[in-house]
Amino acid sequence: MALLKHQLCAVLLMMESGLILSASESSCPSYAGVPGIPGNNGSPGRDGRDGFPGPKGEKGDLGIGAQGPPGKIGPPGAPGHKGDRGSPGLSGTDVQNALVTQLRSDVKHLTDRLTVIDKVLGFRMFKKVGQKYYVSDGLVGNFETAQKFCSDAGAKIVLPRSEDENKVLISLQEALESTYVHVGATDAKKEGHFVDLSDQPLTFTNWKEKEPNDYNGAEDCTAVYKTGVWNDINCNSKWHVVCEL
Ligand SMILES: [Ca+2]
Ligand SMILES: [Ca+2]
Repeated sequence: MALLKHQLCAVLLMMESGLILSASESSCPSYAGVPGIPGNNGSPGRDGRDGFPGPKGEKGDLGIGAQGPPGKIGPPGAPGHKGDRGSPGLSGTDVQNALVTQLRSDVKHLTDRLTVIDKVLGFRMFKKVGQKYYVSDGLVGNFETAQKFCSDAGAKIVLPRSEDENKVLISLQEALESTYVHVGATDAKKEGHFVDLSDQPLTFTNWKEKEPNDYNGAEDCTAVYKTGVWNDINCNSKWHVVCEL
């Protein structure tokens, strides 16, 4: 009997049209159907809940604040002590005398400068260095001649007192086409001890290498070579004469 029921139900299931009987409505046992087509993916799920707070961070470095504004000006100090009494003022006559003295001094200075410039203009060549003038007429002679020539002109034999003055002398020598120029330095009084013509120590020298050498024991005067180096020479040798004013 049971076998017959199963066969009947199989027939019923194979029937395609019209009559549909559900397993529940019939007394037939149910059978697995043909697998359907897989469905589409579902919508994304909802966002998850917020996580728990993380652990506390490390303590920050010490901050540096900006400089504050300057404070207010302090209260004024107490007044100072009364000053000493001033010297009595000059009388009208004193003021005039002081003015006259100043004017006389100014006039003398200007007159002296004019006198020098007047002398300078009397020479064929001159060069200015600081407040001095180096002058020459192109004369050639021994030391004695040079000394007299300069003295007669109200001047002295040239003697450079600095590197600058030595350079200016070189430039004048070039203009004179001179090999040597006498300068006012001598060791006539004490061998090897050169002084100026007022017996004062020299403040500047520019001796050539191995000079002064007192060659042949007969060199007590001094001359500057055209390159600017100094040499002790025989006072009787004849070289260009340059004076200073
Ligand atoms: Ca000498
Ligand atoms: Ca020499």
